[in-house]
Amino acid sequence: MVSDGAKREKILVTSALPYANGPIHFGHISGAYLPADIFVRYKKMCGADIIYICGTDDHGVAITISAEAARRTPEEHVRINHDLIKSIFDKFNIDFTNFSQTSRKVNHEISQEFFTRLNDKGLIEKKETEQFYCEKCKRFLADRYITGECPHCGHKEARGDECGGCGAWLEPFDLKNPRCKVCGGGPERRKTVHWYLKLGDRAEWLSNWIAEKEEGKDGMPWKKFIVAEVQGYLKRGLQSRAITRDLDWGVRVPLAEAEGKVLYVWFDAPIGYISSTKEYFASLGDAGKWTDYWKNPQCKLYHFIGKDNIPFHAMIFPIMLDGMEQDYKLADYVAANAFLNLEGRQFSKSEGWYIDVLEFLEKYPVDSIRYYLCSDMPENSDSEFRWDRYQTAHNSELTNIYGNLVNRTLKFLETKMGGKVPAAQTLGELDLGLAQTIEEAPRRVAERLDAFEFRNGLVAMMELARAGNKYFDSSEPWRKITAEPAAAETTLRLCLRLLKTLSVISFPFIPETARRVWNMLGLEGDVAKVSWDDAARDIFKDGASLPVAEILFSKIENKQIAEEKKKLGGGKGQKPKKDAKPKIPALKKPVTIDDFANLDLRVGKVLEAEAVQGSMKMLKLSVDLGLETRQIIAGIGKCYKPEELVGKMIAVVANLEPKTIMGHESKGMLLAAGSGDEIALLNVGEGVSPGERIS
Ligand code: B3M
Ligand code: ZN
Repeated sequence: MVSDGAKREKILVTSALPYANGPIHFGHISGAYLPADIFVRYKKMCGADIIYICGTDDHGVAITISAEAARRTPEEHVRINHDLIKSIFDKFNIDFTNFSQTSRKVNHEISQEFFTRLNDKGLIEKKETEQFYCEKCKRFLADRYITGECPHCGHKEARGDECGGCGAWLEPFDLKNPRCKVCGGGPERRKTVHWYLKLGDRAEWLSNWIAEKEEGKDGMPWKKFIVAEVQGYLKRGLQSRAITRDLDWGVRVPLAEAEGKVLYVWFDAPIGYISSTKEYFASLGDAGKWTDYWKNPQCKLYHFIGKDNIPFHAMIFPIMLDGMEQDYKLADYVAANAFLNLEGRQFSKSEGWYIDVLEFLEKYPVDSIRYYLCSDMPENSDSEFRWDRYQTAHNSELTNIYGNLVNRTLKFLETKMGGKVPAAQTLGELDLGLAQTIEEAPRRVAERLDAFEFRNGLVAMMELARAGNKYFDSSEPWRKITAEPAAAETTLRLCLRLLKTLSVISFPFIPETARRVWNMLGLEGDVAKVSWDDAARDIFKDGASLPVAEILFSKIENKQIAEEKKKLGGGKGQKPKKDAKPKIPALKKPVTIDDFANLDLRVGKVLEAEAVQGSMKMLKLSVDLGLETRQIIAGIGKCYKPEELVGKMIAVVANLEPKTIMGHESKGMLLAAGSGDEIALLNVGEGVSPGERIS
C-alpha cells in the first residue's frame, strides 16, 4: 500500500513534445514515450506521487510549411495532428497525466511571461541583423522559407538552415541563388532586429551545474554522452541564440517594437511542460497546485527525450528556468535515448521506409511491440527495428517463455486439479529455491528501472518467467500428480504465486497482458493498484475457483514477416534506392588531356575519422597522402561509420583549393560514386602506398 504522505516520492516526468505535423513512429515511441510510460507505471506502483506531462509542439516553421502543403490553416493542421498523435499514444497505452498543445492560451501566457522577465533581468539582448526579405510576399523570410544552392555540395534545393544533400548546417546567406520558397522570387537583404538569449552569460553557472550532474550529486549520474555534449558546447564557447522569428504563427513577442515577430518555437516548447501541468491542475479545479511540482525542491524532474533534443533540455531550458529566479525545478535527470532505425536506415515516410503504427496495431498486439521496442531500446547507441527480431521477440520470448508458463500452469490446474487453487504443502529444496527467486524478482527489476535501464529491467522481469518454466520442468507435476499429489499441489501453488508476481512486475512493460494474467488468476481489483512491495506475496485462497484460462499470444508466421518486409520502401522490399535503377546523369562537355593532367589524384590512407559536430553527413578525416597528412571533410557519414573508414586506401583529389566546410578546413576531396545517401568510395587495391599518383 501507499506509504505515508511525508515519505512519498514526488516526481514530475515529461516526454519531448512531438511536432504536430504528422504521425509519430516507433522511433519516437521507443526513444521518449515508452521508457517514460514504463517508468511512471512502475513508480506509481511504488506509491510515488508522480505525474506524466506531455503535449504537442504546435509552433515553428516546420508546422506552417506542412500546413501549407496540406492546404490547411496552422490551427486546423495542429488540431488534426494533435488528435492523430493522441490516438496513437492511446492505442499504445502511453498513459499521460495530461496531453496539451503549445498553441493553447496558457502556454502563450507563460511563454510571454518568461520572455518579459528574462528580458527585464538582462538575459535577453536585442541585436540588429540582416535578413532576407521578399518584396513580393511583403515579409521577412524565416530560414526554411529560403531555398538555394548549397555552397558545400552544390545541391540545388538546399534550405536556409540545412542542406538536405550533404547535411551541412547553413545560414540563409550561405546559399547561392537564394529564392523565396513561397513565390519563387529573389529576396533582398534588409536590416531587421531580433532578440537573443545570452547563453554566454550563464556559461560558468552551466559548467558547475553540469559537473554536479556528471558526478550524480543528488541522484543518478547523467549518461556520459549527454554531459559530453554540453561540455562540448561550453568548450567551443556559448553564443547568444536568437529566440525570435519573423512569422505569423506562434507566441507573439510581448514588445511593441516587435510587431510581426513570434518567439522561436524552441523557446516556448519546453515551457509547454509547465503550461500542460498548469492546465491539468486547473482542470481539476486546483489551479495553484502546479507549483507543488514545478517549484518544490522535494520534487524530482525527469525529462525523457531523443538525443537530438539534448542541448535544449540539458542547457537552454535549465538556463531559462534558472534565469527566472523564481525557484523553478531544473532537470534532475535527462533520460536521453539514441535513435531507432528501421532495417538499416532512418524511418522516412516520404520514401515509404516506414511502418504505420495504427496499421501495425490492427494486426499485432500492442504488448508484443511494447515488449520488442523495450528489448531493443536505443539506450546508449542507435538500434534498429528489424522485422525478424520482432518476430523472435514475440514468438521465442513473449509467447514461448511468458505465455507458455501462464498457459501450462493454468491448463494443468484446469485439467488435473479441478480448476481450484491448491494448498501449498511442505516445501522441498527446489520449491524453496523458487520461492526465493520470486521474492527477489521485484527488487531486481526495481533496481534496473530506478537506474533508467529499461532493457535490463525487462530482462530481469523475464528471468522470473524463465525460472518458472525451469521449475515446472524439473518438478514434473504431470508425473507426481498420481504418486505424490501433495508435491504436485505445492508446485502448482508456487507457480500461481509466481504468475501473480509476474503479472505485477510485468505491468509497467506490458500492461494489457499483465491485466489479463491477473484476471485469469481470479484475483480481485486492478493489478495497477498493487504495491510493488507486495508483488511477491501469495494472496491466493486455498480451494478458490480459477477462471477458464485463455491463450495469451499466438505465433507470428514467417510468411507474415516476409510480407511485411516486402512492403517496405513502397513495395520494393529492400532498400528502395539501391534496388531502383540509378538515374544515369548526362555526359559533361569534353576536356583535353591537359585539363585532366592538371588534376593531381593521389592514393591516400585514412588514419582517423570522426563525425563533424552538428552534421549528420559530414565526417572529418585525417588522410595520409605520403607527402603530408591532410584534414578532409567529406559528406559520407550516412554511408560509412567513422570506424570502418580507418585504414582504407582511397583516391583523393590532392590539388583542390582548400575550403572551409562547417567551420573545418578541408584540403582535398575523396573520389566516390553515387549521390545523395548512396555513396561508395573508390577503393585503391593492395600493393600501393599513400602518395602514389593515380592517372
Ligand atoms: N518538438 C523536437 C522533436 O520532436 C521538439 C521537441 C520539443 S520538447 C520541448 O525533436
Ligand atoms: Zn516571396
